[in-house]
Formats: sequence, C-alpha cells, structure tokens
Amino acid sequence: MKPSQTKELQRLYQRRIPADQIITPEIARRLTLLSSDAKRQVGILVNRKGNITHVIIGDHQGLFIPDLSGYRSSVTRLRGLRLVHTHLNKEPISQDDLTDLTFLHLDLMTAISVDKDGLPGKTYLAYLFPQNPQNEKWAFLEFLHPSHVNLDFLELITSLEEEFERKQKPLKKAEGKEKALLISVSNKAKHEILDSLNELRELAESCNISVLDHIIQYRPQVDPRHLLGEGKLREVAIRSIQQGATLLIFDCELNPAQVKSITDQTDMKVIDRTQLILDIFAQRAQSKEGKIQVELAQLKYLLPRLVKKNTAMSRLMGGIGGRGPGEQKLEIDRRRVRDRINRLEKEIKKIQERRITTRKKREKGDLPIISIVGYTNAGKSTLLNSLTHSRVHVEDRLFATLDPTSRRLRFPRDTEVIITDTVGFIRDLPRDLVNAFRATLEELSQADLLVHIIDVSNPNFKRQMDACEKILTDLELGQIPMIRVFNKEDKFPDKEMLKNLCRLYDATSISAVNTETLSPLTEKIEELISNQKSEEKILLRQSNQTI
Ligand SMILES: Nc1nc2c(ncn2[C@@H]2O[C@H](COP(=O)(O)OP(=O)(O)OP(=O)(O)O)[C@@H](O)[C@H]2O)c(=O)[nH]1
Ligand SMILES: [Mg+2]
Repeated sequence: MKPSQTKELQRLYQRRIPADQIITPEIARRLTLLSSDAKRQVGILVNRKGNITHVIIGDHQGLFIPDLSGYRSSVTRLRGLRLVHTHLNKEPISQDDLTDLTFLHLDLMTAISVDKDGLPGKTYLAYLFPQNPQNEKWAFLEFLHPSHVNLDFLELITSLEEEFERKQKPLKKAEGKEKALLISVSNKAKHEILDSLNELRELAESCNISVLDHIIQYRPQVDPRHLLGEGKLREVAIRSIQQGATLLIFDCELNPAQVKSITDQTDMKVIDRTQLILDIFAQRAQSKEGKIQVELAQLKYLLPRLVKKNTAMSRLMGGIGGRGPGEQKLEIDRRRVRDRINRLEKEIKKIQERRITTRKKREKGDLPIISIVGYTNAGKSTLLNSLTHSRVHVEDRLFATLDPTSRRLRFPRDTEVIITDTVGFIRDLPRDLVNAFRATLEELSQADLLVHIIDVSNPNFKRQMDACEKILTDLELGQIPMIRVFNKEDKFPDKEMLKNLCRLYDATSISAVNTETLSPLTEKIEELISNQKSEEKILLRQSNQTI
C-alpha cells in the first residue's frame, strides 16, 4: 500500500453515512477511486447509525472480513452491520458475497462496480429473505449508479426484521426453549435416515428442545473433514435464520474439529447425538452415584473438545488458528477438568466398593435376581410397577429411569425374588456413557434372569431389540438366561401377526399397563427360576457326592 492509500483508508473511518441511506455517492467514489488505484477490492462495514466500523482492503478478487463476534447477532435479528464494497470486474453479487451475507447475518451486501476511470458504476444489493412460498433465499436489486440507490435503509431493515419475526410467530409457543434443526449426513437408505432422525427428535424433545425441522445430506461417502458441503452448510445457515433456530443437532458423532468448524462457519450452537444423550442423563440423574457417573461422562466428552472458538470469518472459511490470548486460560480449564475427572473416578470407586459389600450381604439372602432390561421407553418401569404394585417413575420420554431400583416380589407359587429396573439402552450408546455407567450396568451380571422388554408397537422394534442384545453381549452378559417380552400389545394392531412374531422371536407378549395380561409372563419367569433352582440343587448334590 502506498502511504497516500493508507491515509485515505484512515480518512474513511471519519466519514458517516446518514442513517436512512445505504451509501452516499461521495463515499462510493472514494471507495472506487481507492480500489482502482490499489487494484484491490475495498470495503466498509457500516452500522445502523451509519458509522463506519471497519475499513477492509482485499485483493483483486475478494475481501477478508475480520472477526465480528463482538457485534450482536441473534438468529431473529441481523448483525446490525452491512458491507459496502467494490468489484473490480464489474461482476454482480458473487457466491462469496452470498456466503458472507448468509453466514455473518449481515444486514445487506452491496457491490459497486469500478469503471475504467475509477468511478462508481452499477451497484448491486442483496439481502436475506424471510421464509417464502417460492423458497427464495435472497433478494437482489440493481441500480445504475450509487446515486440511484433510493431506498430508505432504516425502513427496509425494520420491515425485514419484522418479517423475520412474523414468520417465526407460529413457533412462539416454543419460547424460552432451545429451537433446533436436526441434521443428518449419511449414506444409508432414506427410511433408515428418517427412522434415526425420528429417534433424534424424541431425544431432543426429551431434553426439552423444540425441533423445527430437519435437513438431510445424502453422501455416498462421508468426508470427515467437510462433513457438509459448502452449499449445504449455506442452506443450513439460511434455514436457521428463516426459521429462528438456535441450535444444530447432528445425528452422528462429531469430532472436536468438526464441531469447531461448523460452529465457526454457521455462528450457531452445534451439538451431536452423544452430547444430547449426555445432557438428558445430566437432567435426569437423581442419585449421588448417577450424578457422578454422568458428570464423569460429560467431562470425558468435553476434554478433547476444549478448543478455542474461532470466531474470525473469512471468505476462505476459517482456518485461522494460532495461540491467541485465550490459550492460557484454556490450558487451565483443561487441567481443571482433568483434576475433576480424577477426583470423580476416586469417588465412584469408593461407592462401588460399598456396593460390593451390600451385594455380598444380599447374596447371603440367596434370593434370585431378575433384571428388567430393554430399549429406553419400552416400558421397563411400568412392568416393575405392575408386578410389584410400586410407583417407580414412569414417563413417555426417553431415559426416564437412570438409577436402578430393586423390589422384592412373591410369585403365585410362593417363589420370592428380587426384581430390578435399570437405565434403558439406546442404539450407539455413547462410549463415555457406557464406561461411566459400567458399574450400574455391571450390576446386571448378578442377575439370574434377564427380562428383555421390547416395545413391539414401535415400527423399529426389531432394530431396538438387536441393539439391546448387542449391548448385552458387549457387556459380557450374553450367558445369563434371557426371556424376550413384547410389550404394549394393546397398541399392536394385528393380533394374528403378533402371535406369529412371538413364535418367530420366541417372545411372550404383554401389556405392562394391564396386570391381567401378565400371567403368561409371571408363569414363565417362575418356571425358569424354579428350574434354575432345582438345577443348582442337582449340581450341588453332584458336587457333594464327588467330594
Ligand atoms: N399403551 C401402552 N403404553 C405403555 C405400556 N407399557 C408402558 N407404556 C408407556 O410407555 C411409556 C414408557 O414407559 P416406562 O415404563 O417409563 O418405560 P421405561 O422402559 O422404564 O423407559 P426409560 O426408563 O425411559 O428407559 C410410558 O408412557 C408408559 O405409560 C403398555 O403396555 N401399553
Ligand atoms: Mg424406566
């Protein structure tokens, strides 16, 4: 830059544009002359009062927009800044311009062509469009010269914001709640993607989040670096603004780098399925042990993700790292998290030791243990309640139960057992959670019989059943005798088909809410338990004889 050019740049900061104008011909001329002299694009960011907050000098093709994180940006409202910049090749609003307009929530994007004498020529405007039936994302305007731009800026921006607000009105009932868009990037079949998104929606709703919509990107091969293509990411950003979303939930596990890059690019809160499940667990945990286990899982999940948020935006889409001033604080945060993990692990160990002692005591009591297992929301707690006339918390949301409950139960033929209800399973249970809940889950290894509850009224019952049995195998519980129980038979439309399914999967069907349907199940359980007992007696007798 020549000194004269630098001076001119500095002079621009002192200029002001009347609040109701988008650009004045005088400032437009300064920009184009400077741009033509320097052979680079020149831009200014202007706030609602008409003050120039940034003067930016780019290269021949583009500009680099600095970090705008200090400027207000909420999804219903625009950033409060507009970009006015030059185009040396007289091109209209470019793809890059739209990217910045969208991702930065700018009020407006203006491009002024520089003519061969360095004077301003055609002037192009674009702004984000609220939701509309034609599904148009941007509005475009064109003027012969900056002096022809005869729009009242304040009027335009006020009506635009009102329109955004109005379009989001039907969602007002969700006020105070986080509003989310669900995103799936997958190469699976469409119905599988939709099933999975449905479950994600249930998870989100269980977490008190209201779901606005979902976006699917089908990719034959998922590229981990650029999970979503730029075009799709732009669609996500636009839909978020149009629909007033505050949160993006991905239906897969995101690695720390992906979370960071998507957060940086869309300026939205980004979480994945795992974090959602962790949040649900955190909201639900009641017992001391449950709370410690959840916090441990959360911290372990958080640790690798403690990275500096990169708020600088550029046409190159981020990628600006480096050790900033926040870095030292980050190191301290990481150390604190590690310390806390160590402390919690010690506490858990103590609780477990205590538990082993209680378990030993219970073993002396010699009552058979029956554990109810199954996918979340299958009806485990309901069955425990019906069998034992208890009032364990039952709710139509995922992960209602986190802490195991045990009850004594006397069967008709006088067999007495302990029956336990525990945390539900889910497909792809996050690894950190399995580890944290290992102690709770290992309790299951004490069981003499597992009663696997399957919600047969769920169209995905087969997949849920398989997912549970896989988790049981992973926890090395596969050798414990198990019976399958098809629950919610009252909601299953075709009784004949249900009978066939029971035969096919060797299951007993019940309706846990209706005690009258339970006798085939209780009989089966009692029979299995008494068989086990007599087998044990025979084994005992045999071993006594061999001694
Ligand atoms: N129609 C019908 N609904 C049932 C039946 N059994 C349970 N439910 C309902 O299903 C929902 C979930 O029941 P819960 O007993 O909380 O399920 P859970 O397996 O303990 O769930 P988590 O603890 O969340 O893993 C509740 O709304 C129950 O009322 C049934 O046989 N028929
Ligand atoms: Mg439950």
